[in-house]
Amino acid sequence: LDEPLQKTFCFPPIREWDISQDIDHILETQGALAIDLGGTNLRVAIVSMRGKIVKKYSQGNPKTYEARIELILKMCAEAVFDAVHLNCRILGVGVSTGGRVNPQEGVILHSTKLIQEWSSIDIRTPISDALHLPVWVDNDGNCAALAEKKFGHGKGVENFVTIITGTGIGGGIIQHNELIHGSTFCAAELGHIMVSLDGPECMCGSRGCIEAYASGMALQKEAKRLHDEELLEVEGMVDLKKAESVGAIHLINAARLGNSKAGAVLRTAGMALGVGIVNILHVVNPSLVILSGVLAAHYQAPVQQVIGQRALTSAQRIQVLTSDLEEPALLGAASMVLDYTTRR
Ligand code: ADP
Ligand code: BMX
Ligand code: MG
Ligand code: CA
Ligand code: ZN
Repeated sequence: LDEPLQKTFCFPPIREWDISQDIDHILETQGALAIDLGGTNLRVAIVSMRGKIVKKYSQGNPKTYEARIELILKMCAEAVFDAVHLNCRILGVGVSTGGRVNPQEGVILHSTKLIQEWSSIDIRTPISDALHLPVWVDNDGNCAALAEKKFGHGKGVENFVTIITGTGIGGGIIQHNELIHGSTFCAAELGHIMVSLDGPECMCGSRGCIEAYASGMALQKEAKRLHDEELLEVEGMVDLKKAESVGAIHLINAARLGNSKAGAVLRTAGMALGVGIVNILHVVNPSLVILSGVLAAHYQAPVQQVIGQRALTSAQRIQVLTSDLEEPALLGAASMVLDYTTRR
């Protein structure tokens, strides 16, 4: 309209749209619910489109199917309620879980003893029925890889692998910018790469797996063993008799303070993980390996050293990085929602 006409009809002046501001607004006010089910913990979070964890809820992962589903739905209901108050529109739910997952069906096919009563489970239906939202599901290691690709060191990297250490060891492989799931959704179960013919028993039923050497649970087992033999405590450590439970962190502290037995356990763990990673390099030849989870920082140097000693020359030019993401599995669960719901 020309100016005199605009004045006559009292039209508001035409505003020039600031598109960047609108996008900013959407990125802040839309998001996903993310769920992560591990060997120890059950976490739920509200995650913004930018990959910011707006609010997080943590509980122990219950031991039975019934209690677990009940708690998941309760935590999700609380998060949805909070999201309304935080003015964040939830576009869907992403589930990251231990076990072999068929993402097309939203079904957990099989789990090791790390998560009991968690085989042949349709996780999509109860969540979508209760919340009336679309639900995506994948294995936790695979989710961690998706998170690195969207928000972390994996951004723009065509071929990379991630290893996430928690109670167990999870893995994810990005090949030509896509996750590998395999023929029966068992690809990238990197925790079960075996590095010895015998070796310690693993929760999967086998032995000598890198999870049985280097996971949080494996280190806790060794820490407890040393503690029982009164070999863990060294001068300068907090009194462990008062500590509720001895864990991986105590082993690391003891080693730092000069406990040679604790040091030896950690060296074996680092060596096993390193050899496992060399095997991965020789199968998929990624350009980058990203370590994440509570123990990642402790493993970076030993892994790099083993690669230097044991990898083929052509696989030596590999970068090993520690993740800078707060919660890769949760963020990856959210990324499934954010990627699919905004796909044109
Ligand atoms: P999950 O996904 O398997 O439920 P998390 O990723 O939350 O578990 O990690 C829990 C594991 O990490 C436990 O085995 C615990 O002993 C170990 N852990 C927790 N905090 C620390 C820490 N600060 N340092 C080392 N290990 C830790
Ligand atoms: C186990 C296995 C993996 C999982 C990994 C890490 C089950 C239930 N879990 O190897 O699928 O990726 O643990 O899990 O079969 P977390 O518990 O350490 O997070
Ligand atoms: Mg986990
Ligand atoms: Ca995996
Ligand atoms: Zn195993």
